[in-house]
Amino acid sequence: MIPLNPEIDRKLRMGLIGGGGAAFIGKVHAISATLDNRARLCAGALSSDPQRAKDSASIFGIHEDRAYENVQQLIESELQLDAKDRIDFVSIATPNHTHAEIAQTALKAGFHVICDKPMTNKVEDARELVKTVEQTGKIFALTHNYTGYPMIRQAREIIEAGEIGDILAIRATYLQGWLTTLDESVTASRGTWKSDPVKAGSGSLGDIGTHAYNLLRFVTGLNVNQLAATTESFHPTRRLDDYGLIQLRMDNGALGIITYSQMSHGRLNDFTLEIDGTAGALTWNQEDPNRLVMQRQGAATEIMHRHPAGAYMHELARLATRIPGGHPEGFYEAFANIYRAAYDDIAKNIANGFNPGINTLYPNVYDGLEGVRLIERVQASSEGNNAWLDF
Ligand code: SOE
Repeated sequence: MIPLNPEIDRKLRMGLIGGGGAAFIGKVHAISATLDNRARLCAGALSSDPQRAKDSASIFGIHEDRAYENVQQLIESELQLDAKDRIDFVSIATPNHTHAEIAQTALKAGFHVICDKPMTNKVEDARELVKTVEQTGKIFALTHNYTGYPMIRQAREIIEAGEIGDILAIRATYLQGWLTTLDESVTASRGTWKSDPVKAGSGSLGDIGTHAYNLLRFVTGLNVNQLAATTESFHPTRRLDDYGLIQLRMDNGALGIITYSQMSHGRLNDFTLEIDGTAGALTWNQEDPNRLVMQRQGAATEIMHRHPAGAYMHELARLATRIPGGHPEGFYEAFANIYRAAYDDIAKNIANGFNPGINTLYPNVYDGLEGVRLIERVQASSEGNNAWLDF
């Protein structure tokens, strides 16, 4: 049984910002945030359109009194409530260009923040956010949700334990196909704003390339020293990148490559991470997330299933599961694992001012800055004809 925020012995109170439009991710936040019964969605500023913000509240079960027309109103009104009713944190599921300002306002008003990726559109804004998190001492989590999968955590533990030796090479391949068309009936659930350079900041690079980068750092524990990248916009009328190749030289000398695409026909959310070490190799795929494959020279291929009772399961992986092996867990549960780890820290912070520092199980503001720096460096390298740049 998962304890209910033992340090504070109550549910956390959530405010959702965004989510009222056609994009699916706001609903994913609402469902994942409450999956373990450790939080309640109490308030929302659900759209930049004030009427839609109010009208969407019933879908999320938010009382009309706490369905606000905009973020400012949400913050001001919640601050006026009794502390025992007021929200503890906000989740930001709005277009990229609005993240920085909303997160700044919420943190300075005393709320913890859970934010969708990429964290900001500009590196300066990401650095400012790091400062504000440090100054306010509030918890900040970024929903790079793929780090929440149990078998990803298993891969991380296997590498940490030295079971595949030193890492030599990393291949992260993230392929989708929905941008082969710009038809809004297809792209609406992903967010039509994603084709607007001002709102999105970058194209598929920020949307999925940053997931690949965050995941490979999380699993290997390595950082990037240098990169060389080429991005393309293959769609005839699209103004932002929809395909890219990013070569990486890691800080231990390993070579990495990220290929990301939203232009590959028929690919849905085909995200594969492969890691070669001196003693073995690992492969994981997001569309078959309950399995992790390990290979060693001359030995039979090992397929590890997500199975909480399996003796081979590392603790970190086991703790990320909810139901017995063979009962598939997926996207919501992994997303909820980011929330669960953030809740552990938020509850401790409320109880005793706990400050998690730079290493957290959930992606934090420092990981967010890394992602925004990746975007900036990749764009610079691509503009410089695939030049190798220090990271
Ligand atoms: C894009 O298609 C998208 O919805 C991303 O925006 C999400 O971050 C990713 O998890 C799934 O794909």
